[in-house]
Amino acid sequence: ADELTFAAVDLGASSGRVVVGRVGPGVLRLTEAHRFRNEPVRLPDGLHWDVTGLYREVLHGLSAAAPAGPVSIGVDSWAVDYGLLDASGALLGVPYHYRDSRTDAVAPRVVAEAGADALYAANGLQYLPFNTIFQLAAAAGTAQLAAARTLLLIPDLLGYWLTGERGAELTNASTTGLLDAGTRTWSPELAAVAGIDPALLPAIREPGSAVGPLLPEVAAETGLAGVSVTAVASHDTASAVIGVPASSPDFGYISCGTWSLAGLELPRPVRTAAARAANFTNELGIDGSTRFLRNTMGLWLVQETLRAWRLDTDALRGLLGEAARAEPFTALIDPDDGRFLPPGDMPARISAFCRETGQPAPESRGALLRCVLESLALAHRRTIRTAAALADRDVREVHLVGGGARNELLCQLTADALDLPVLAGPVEATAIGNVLVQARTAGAVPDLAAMRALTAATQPLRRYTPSGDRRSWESAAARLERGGGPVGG
Ligand code: LFR
Repeated sequence: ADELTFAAVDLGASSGRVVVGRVGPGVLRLTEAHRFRNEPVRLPDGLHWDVTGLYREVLHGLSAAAPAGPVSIGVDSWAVDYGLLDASGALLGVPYHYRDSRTDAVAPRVVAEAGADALYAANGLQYLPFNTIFQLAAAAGTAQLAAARTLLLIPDLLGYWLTGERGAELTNASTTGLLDAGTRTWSPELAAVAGIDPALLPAIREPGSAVGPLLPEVAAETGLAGVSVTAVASHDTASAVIGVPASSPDFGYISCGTWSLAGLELPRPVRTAAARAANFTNELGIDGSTRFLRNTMGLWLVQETLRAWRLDTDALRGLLGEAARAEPFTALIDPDDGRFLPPGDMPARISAFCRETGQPAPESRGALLRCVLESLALAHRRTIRTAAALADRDVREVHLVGGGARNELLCQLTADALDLPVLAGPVEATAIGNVLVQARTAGAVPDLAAMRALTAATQPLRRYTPSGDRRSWESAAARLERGGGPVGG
């Protein structure tokens, strides 16, 4: 009776979903109303998101969620990417995909001109060639940028289409490179580095604040009369960190989907020279927290491998069995190597990496998957350990949330590599974080600690304890630090 219902729109790089979440005392129940593929589209000018197609699926999903009676809607998605609006509010062009290569040459130039240290001191952001600040620099001189009056990040763009209200949600704004990590406001100096008029950047909104009621035509189309949109932690990773069922402060997290985002939740940013050298980011979380983490290529390596083999995720099960039986540590790759970023033939790139570093190219599908998963586990180890050292924190357990929590082999290898217990789940941590921020605004849950306790009490979690041979993981880690390299070499 004292349960409230919410609709969470969660767009990932490979699929989107609209989830109905019910929240009450001791209750957190999620059901999927609609799931759809998110397939990028290559046009002559580069790689784009099919953003109107995604919006159509969101509307379908909201219609499917309507009978459950949600009191509000929250939208989250991947970070960094944006649409530009003209003076009338019309979308200018098709938003680019962050894996588009047009920033490859621009990003290093911008960093060289602005100075890597100065940039990091201002925005505290890890260097990724696709950060919004570099995408905008690459757009310099285009008719679209000249006509643009408002920049909206993807969840804010969808929020605008749903409500007619414009704004910039804080957690996602913190991924652009245009936000001052100290003051949490847009920086005119960083806008100048991007070459844009700061007036393009709309007012910041805090997670939990109101976006606005649905436009009448949207309410009519979806059957959601009287329902409003609430700003959630609209960066999917920020929502996922809220969905981490941690009970003690000594936890590390790995949000493992297309990317593996591994790191710590901290009370303030760490912007030391060492943090910059290790390419750690200070993205913002709710309630003044900092997400001190680093991006690793994640399950993208597996997804692109399956795409090259023309297999779907159902086929993965059998292949994971083969990977589990494959010989350990025959070849290791550095998942962060820039060559793995764009779409394309992933198995060929992996084999090339192995050969170039004097390792045998994997001889079977199982062996190749084993190589990828061991390499990811080692990247998880490196990232969590480095985060702890840089922030001077102890990490006693690691939460692995997101789709990767389904991958038993990856979870076990991660526990083995880290020599720490890994608590896997929930798979839908992002949708949970989205729902719970709405629930807090509606008064159904008091604070972040209560959100995490509710998640821990209600969601299926699985504990992995380290079981591997310590010495072989130590030498594998050393090998990867040397850039791959043959066993014993
Ligand atoms: C994960 C994620 C990462 C971000 C990347 C690109 O989905 O949001 O946090 O670095 O996608 O936007």
